Amino acid sequence: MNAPVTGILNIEQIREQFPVLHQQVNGKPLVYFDNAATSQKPLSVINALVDYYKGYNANIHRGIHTLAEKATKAFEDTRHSAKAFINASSEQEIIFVRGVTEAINLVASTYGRAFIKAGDEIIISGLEHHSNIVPWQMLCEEKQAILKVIPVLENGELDLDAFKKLLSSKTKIVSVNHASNSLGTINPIKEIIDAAHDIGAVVVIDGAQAGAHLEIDVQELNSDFYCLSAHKMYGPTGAGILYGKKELLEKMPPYQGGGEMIKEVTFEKTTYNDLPYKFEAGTPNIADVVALNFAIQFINQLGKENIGAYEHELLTYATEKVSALKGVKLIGTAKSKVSVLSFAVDGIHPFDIGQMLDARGVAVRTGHHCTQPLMDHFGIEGTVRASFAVYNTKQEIDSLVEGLDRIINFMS
Ligand code: 7TS
Repeated sequence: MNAPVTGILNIEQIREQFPVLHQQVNGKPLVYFDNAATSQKPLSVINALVDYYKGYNANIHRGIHTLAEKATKAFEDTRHSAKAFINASSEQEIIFVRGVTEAINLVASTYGRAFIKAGDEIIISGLEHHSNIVPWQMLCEEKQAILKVIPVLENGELDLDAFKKLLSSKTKIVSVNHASNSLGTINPIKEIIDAAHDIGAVVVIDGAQAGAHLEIDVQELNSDFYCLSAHKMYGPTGAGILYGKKELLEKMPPYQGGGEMIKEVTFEKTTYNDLPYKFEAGTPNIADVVALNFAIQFINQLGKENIGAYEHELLTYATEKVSALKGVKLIGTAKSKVSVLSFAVDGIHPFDIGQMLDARGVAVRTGHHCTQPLMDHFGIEGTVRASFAVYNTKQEIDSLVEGLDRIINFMS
């Protein structure tokens, strides 16, 4: 495929680093537009996994032999890169988890269990993924706390006036996403964090849809917790980052008990390890954490600003073309969006569109995208979602548009 050189990014060269893109699906060149679910992986990440298992697989932290030391160094190197990636003030604030789902569950079941009491209020938003709803519902049920929801406006932005009215001395936690996976809305999280801090609440940011697209500076944001999944930012599945402010992590009880998270164990009493190890019980996902470093390097080398600018160009192009098609209604038209285009088509079920696009080699996601309350808000069962990454091209968007046009004409 003839991919352009756009701005300072050479998309052709970038595409060469992603072997999975170079295949036919159902007899057509693959067009991968399901990046919000998981992005593809560059060779550097794939090779990091192979190199680890071929060359220095060993358990970390406990060994003094050469392979164990090499594996430990590679694992801790990722912590070092992750700290810089989000500008944390210390590596002790970087906890490796499986992904955003585990990060939020960790906060809810440690900070939440320790500090939430009956009658306290937790605020989430109407834009949240189930993984930023259900852990808080479970906590509220256990503690007789109350879950409040920031309403969503017609264009898919949060109603910030309503949010500020929800805040009170009862609010203890505010947990919202940086960007919505279903609509792409980028939330004004600095404003949300500042308002929540004014009344003494702690803020959790779900950064699943931000990691590959938006600058993240946890110190500037003054975020208390920030969660990332490696697999949505060109990294492997099964690895993620929970950032937490050190003073909060210090006073939280551990998440899981076991090896690595302890200082000393007797049958009478166990003392816990220092941060971050207090929250990393058991053998971690060494290979995937090691490979995450290469994903971070991939993003850093391209530059988030360049990635964001190019993806914005793709989103603008796709928005224009898709919204011009017969019967298409865009769902989510916020002023500020990551590269997610959600839409419905009059009289055609999203699932049918997804299947017919797949027959043309175009991979999109259809359904509720794990945001059922948001779909209910719009009175729909689901959407068709095309989400773009830095290796996508305008020609690929043309394939999507051509496919949609044919499907719409065929079905109507
Ligand atoms: N939060 C948001 C905003 C997400 O988009 C997702 C995954 C999660 C949390 C959960 O992340 P995980 O890595 O722990 O699974 N979103 C999607 C999606 O949009 N389609 O598939 C997964």
